[in-house]
Amino acid sequence: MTFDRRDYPNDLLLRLYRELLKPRLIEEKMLILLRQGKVSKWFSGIGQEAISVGSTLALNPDEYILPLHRNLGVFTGRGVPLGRLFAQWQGKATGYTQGRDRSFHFGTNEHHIVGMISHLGPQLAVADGIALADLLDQKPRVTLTYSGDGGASEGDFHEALNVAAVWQLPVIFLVENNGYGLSTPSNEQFRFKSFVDKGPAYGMEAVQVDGNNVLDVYAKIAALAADLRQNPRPVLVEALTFRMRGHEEASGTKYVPAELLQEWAAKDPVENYEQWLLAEGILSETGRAQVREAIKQEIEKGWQESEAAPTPLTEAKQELTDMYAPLVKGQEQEAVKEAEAPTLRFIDAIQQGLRQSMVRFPELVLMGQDIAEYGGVFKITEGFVAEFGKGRVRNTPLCESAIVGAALGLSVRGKKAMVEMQFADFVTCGFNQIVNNLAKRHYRWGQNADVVVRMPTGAGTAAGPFHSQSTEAWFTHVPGLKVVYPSNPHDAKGLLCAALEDPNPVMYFEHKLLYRSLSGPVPAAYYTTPIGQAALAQEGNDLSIITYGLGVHWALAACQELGVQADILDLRTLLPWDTEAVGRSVRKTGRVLILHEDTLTGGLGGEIAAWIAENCFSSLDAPVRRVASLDTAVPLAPTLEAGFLPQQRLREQLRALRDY
Ligand SMILES: Cc1ncc(C[n+]2csc(CCOP(=O)(O)OP(=O)(O)O)c2C)c(N)n1
Repeated sequence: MTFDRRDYPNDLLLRLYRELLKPRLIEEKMLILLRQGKVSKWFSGIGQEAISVGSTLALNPDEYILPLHRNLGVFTGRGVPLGRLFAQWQGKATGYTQGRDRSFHFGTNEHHIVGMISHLGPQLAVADGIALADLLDQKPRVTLTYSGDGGASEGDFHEALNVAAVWQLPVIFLVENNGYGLSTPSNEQFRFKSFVDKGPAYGMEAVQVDGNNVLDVYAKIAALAADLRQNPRPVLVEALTFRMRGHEEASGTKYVPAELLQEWAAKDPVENYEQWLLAEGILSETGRAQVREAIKQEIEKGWQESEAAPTPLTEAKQELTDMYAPLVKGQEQEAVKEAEAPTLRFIDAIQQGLRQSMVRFPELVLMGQDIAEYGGVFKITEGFVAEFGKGRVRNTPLCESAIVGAALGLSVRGKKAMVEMQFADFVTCGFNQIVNNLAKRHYRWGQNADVVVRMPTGAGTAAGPFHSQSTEAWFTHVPGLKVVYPSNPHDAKGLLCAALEDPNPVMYFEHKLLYRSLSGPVPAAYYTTPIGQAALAQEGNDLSIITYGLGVHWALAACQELGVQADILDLRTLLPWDTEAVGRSVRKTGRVLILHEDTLTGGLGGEIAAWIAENCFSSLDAPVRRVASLDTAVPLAPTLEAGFLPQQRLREQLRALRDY
């Protein structure tokens, strides 16, 4: 191997050496500990250190890096204290996730590192969001994110690169091409020859670096970073390298031809660089021994620290509390009392809440398909571009996953984001980002996801199986999310403002049938409707109907038609739902019907019924009934759709419950 020192001073060359050696020596220690049974699992980066180290040192300390499972050199290169790093690996209370997540699955804003989730690809779009924040704030910074050659087969890779290209985001996408994804060789992973062929297809440059040559990596990344800070745009970098050990230690390397291992062993990034430094007289034998000794001592000290660190103790209350970021003080305001609140349509109330929140939070960014000049398919953001500019009101390519990921990236830089799904049905394409990345982030390492996902939902418009679904129950099962579902214009505005204030990810469902069919009083001033509180839409003593969304209106109509005096409890928030209000009403009436538009099996009604059985059994005068849509897909023809929806069954069940 040849090394070109360019005009680099010895100090820099030696710093690169120390940083290159450190992850290698840590790994050698880990392999010993593994054999001693003191470490349970290990993903080795041996042979690939030059990539992490060269690229990390090429960036400024306030520029974010999003590493993967073989990027130990990023953490050490950024000066993450070894005691805490090892404690993290050992699941200790002093680790970055306090024992809640494994190995490199954490971030530290202090070191400008956002760690991976197991799914690999999702973090690429998070890098887009961080870079977008920098671009909007006119900060000349780059963001660096890694992918393996295997992980690059994920759709997330395509989406993230495409968004970065379209928005000209200063992101360096660094693909570590080590020839294998677990046991699968590259020729079973993709057909193209090289990742540099892919860049131009996205409209971005692509360059190749020798991933085993720390000076090549450092020089090329430093030059790119300097250029990207001045001329923001994404670049794809392919670093050629090889994974010298098994995918993780237990899986071995039997499937790798021996010659290949030999060939790459000769290109060892640490040994070759060390030999070159010695040959050039930049490093002496004594210097070499001193550096090794100093690192070994640092490692030993870190290991002792982590050994002494306490194991986490489980405390249910703390665990539950930590799923969510705390609310900002003074957030939960009551609705402003206005003698004559103007009457607004449901859709206009949403628009007003969104507009007032844009004024209140200059850091709020809106993203969605066709939401800019076109105003969104339902016209909720009509006129917003003129008012707030295209920077904050962004048309997105058709890629829900990348946009939700980018929204999370904005949070990392302290911004807020609202993502509009064109229809609630399309949230499936962003599902992984929502349930794994947004929802679990605060619990894992304290980074909140200040994101609201707005979704036009529901049936009744003869729009068929993919524009009519009720998707809320998928999310009420996910700790870390909040789910709100207003039934009237007042709450539509108040809950949207509350959701946008809330530092946690909030799924906001808006029934499209109500958009233009329902009007009601909406105070003109900014206000929030507290998340987690139900409201009585009607009071009565015959029985309780617990419902939300369009169900509130079905219940009101059915009760009037049948002359039933019911408590109609509008849940408004589905996660966390208001157990107190449910209990209060059930204890008062002793008869309960739970109604929702969502299909029956696995719907929220089952959860509420179970809670009532556990907590209000002695108050019940009749079995709890659930009324919901049929357990089918949502059919297109209005006749079929009417059979699918629960209105008819509601009337039958209501009579039966009243007469029980
Ligand atoms: C979505 C998803 N599918 C499968 C896996 C299991 N898995 C973890 S790493 C890996 C191989 C990744 O290969 P590559 O991206 O080339 O990175 P390398 O491990 O070679 O560094 C696989 C299949 C996963 N973590 N996530």
